[in-house]
Amino acid sequence: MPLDGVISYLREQKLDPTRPEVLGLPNRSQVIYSHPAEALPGLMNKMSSGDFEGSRTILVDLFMKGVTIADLGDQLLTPVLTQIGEQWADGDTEIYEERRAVGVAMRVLHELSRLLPRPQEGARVAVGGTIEGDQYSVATFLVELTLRELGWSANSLGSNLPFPTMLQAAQDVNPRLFWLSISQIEDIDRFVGALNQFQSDLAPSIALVIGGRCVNDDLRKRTRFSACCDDLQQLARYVTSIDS
Ligand code: B12
Repeated sequence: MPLDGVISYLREQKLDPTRPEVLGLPNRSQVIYSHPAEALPGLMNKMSSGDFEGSRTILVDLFMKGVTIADLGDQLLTPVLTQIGEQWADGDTEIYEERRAVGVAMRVLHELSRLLPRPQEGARVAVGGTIEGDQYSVATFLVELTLRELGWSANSLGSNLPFPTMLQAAQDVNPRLFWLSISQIEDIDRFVGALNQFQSDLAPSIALVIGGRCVNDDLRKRTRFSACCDDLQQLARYVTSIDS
């Protein structure tokens, strides 16, 4: 059985591998958390000190206990990075420490990506990314992994993408869903115009899903989309509803 199949089986059955290192999983001797909330202070400590191994152990262990990527993102990575951002704003954290924490998050997400099942033939396709001027990379990767965990063939196109190239991607790939993660808007009026144009240029069969730190009530009222989600759990519920 391929690795992703073994991992899915262990997660579903909630079985502890006796020798996790054989599967390339971290050694779990020091792990004590059963729920994301319990792990928050520990993960904050590991990520803010740039401890990749420690962060990986906490996140992969929870994943193996059946915690979803959506919950790891919404309940752990987002609060930890928000806290690090607040400490940076208060002058208590150096810029390099924030960048290092993002690096740790991305490396662990790559590890989790390896453990997710490969999409089945005929799986629904999704692509997405962040808009031009938006360098943020963690949220769009989390969206990809959330969809992949739900059986989609999802690929983040990355960050800082001009609308014309995203439209080209939509035409080339013809996905069922296109997501935008919006964390940085340079000019709100221009953005609203460009997003509405993008939505009307997309084939009607493509659901446009938006989310991110910059999506507020004003933006929601002025823009057109198929769904707007506050977090990854909402996304999971939305795609489950369009799946059925
Ligand atoms: C890391 C970081 C950066 C990094 C990002 C690097 C990278 N490769 O990703 C970089 C270096 C780009 C950066 C730059 C800046 N940053 Co910054 N940054 C952050 C930080 C600490 C974490 C962001 C993050 O990744 N969070 C984790 C993700 C997963 O959380 P999220 O985006 O909220 O996503 C969740 C939901 O929104 C939702 N979601 C998001 N997208 C989508 C999409 C879909 C489809 C769905 C369904 C859901 C969804 O699901 C996610 C999971 O729950 C935040 C702190 C914070 N509060 O967010 C500051 C923060 C956003 N940054 C801030 C600032 C000030 C800046 C700079 C202006 C600093 C400077 N002086 O240069 C620049 C801006 C430059 C620019 N033009 O973009 C401020 C913004 C303040 C404000 N009022 O706008 C913050 C809030 C820090 C702070 N507390 O002051 N930053």
